[in-house]
Amino acid sequence: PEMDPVNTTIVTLTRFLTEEQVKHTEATGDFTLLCHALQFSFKSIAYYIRRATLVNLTGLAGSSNTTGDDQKKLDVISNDLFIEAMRSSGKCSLLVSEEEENVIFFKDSQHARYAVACDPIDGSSNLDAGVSVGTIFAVHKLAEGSTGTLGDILKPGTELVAAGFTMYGASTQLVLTMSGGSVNGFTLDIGLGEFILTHPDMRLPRQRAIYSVNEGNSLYWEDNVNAYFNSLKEAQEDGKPYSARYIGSMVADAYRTLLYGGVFAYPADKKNPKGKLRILYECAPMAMVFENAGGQAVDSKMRRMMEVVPENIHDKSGIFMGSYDEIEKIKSFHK
Ligand code: AHM
Ligand code: MG
Repeated sequence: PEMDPVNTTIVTLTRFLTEEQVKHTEATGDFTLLCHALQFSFKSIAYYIRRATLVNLTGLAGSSNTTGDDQKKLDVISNDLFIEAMRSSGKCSLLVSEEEENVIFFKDSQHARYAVACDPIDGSSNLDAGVSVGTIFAVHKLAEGSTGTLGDILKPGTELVAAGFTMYGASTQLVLTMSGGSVNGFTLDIGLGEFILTHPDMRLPRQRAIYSVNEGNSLYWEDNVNAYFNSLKEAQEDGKPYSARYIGSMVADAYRTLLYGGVFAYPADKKNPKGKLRILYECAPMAMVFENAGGQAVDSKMRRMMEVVPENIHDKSGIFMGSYDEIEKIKSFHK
């Protein structure tokens, strides 16, 4: 039998970034270097997650973060890996992390032009069961002349220069989008140690009968939210109700929604009037990915998620995101 030909023209993330850089004549290469540091942190987090059960990295670290969640050992390690990658890149002026109460200012990175927000491990409750988790990131550019202040990160998603996430699942998937650009998906080839472009120009299906929400919270939902989800359980035009899929890791639920379509929601409710997910490093970057892939993302007041401006770095919001038509349907229940 003939050997499958080896693909010698694969597009690695490095090649992709280099090709993007030459398209932008004003580019200095700083963003490319920042992305190299980002991808290194994803590779190392993926490595430790894969080995967690073997090297005693499961379970709690014995501490809790600013929002009061118990920290897992891997939450702490991933946060440290991410911070160190950003610091050593020299291109990151300041960093907001879910695991850090305050903004971290990298004083030594004097010429850095970027501000980054991240959730090092999203979906940590799934970690010890080996269920998919992820890292979410959002990149802002410092204002002209700024040396890096809080105002450089307390900005709406519309001003993001790049955002995305990495999902640590059966394989490691990186999804990246830049402002005004498309959404591209890369798969980590463990042998090569490289992210390979496997999902160029990702577009969400316009509609799909799948909903993803923690239905255990329905007791606390507002009436219109209950009315909307109940309507999905009735026979639709094709005579069938929607299917429910909820992993409990937003990154994994979002990745499936990107590929298959449907809707993911974490609404604000009577127990959490401001929602659960954080604007800077959970809602806004996901909203950018979904919009650039042809979908929509709104908050619980049906405002465009990308336009919501946080007052504080850990501010939360309700969120509905997914296929264009599915979000239109939610809006119709809020009129
Ligand atoms: P985390 O960042 O502390 O892991 O919390 C965020 C996670 C999301 O990944 C997920 O969508 C949500 O919390 C699940 O919450 P719940 O267990 O209330 O359904
Ligand atoms: Mg999270």
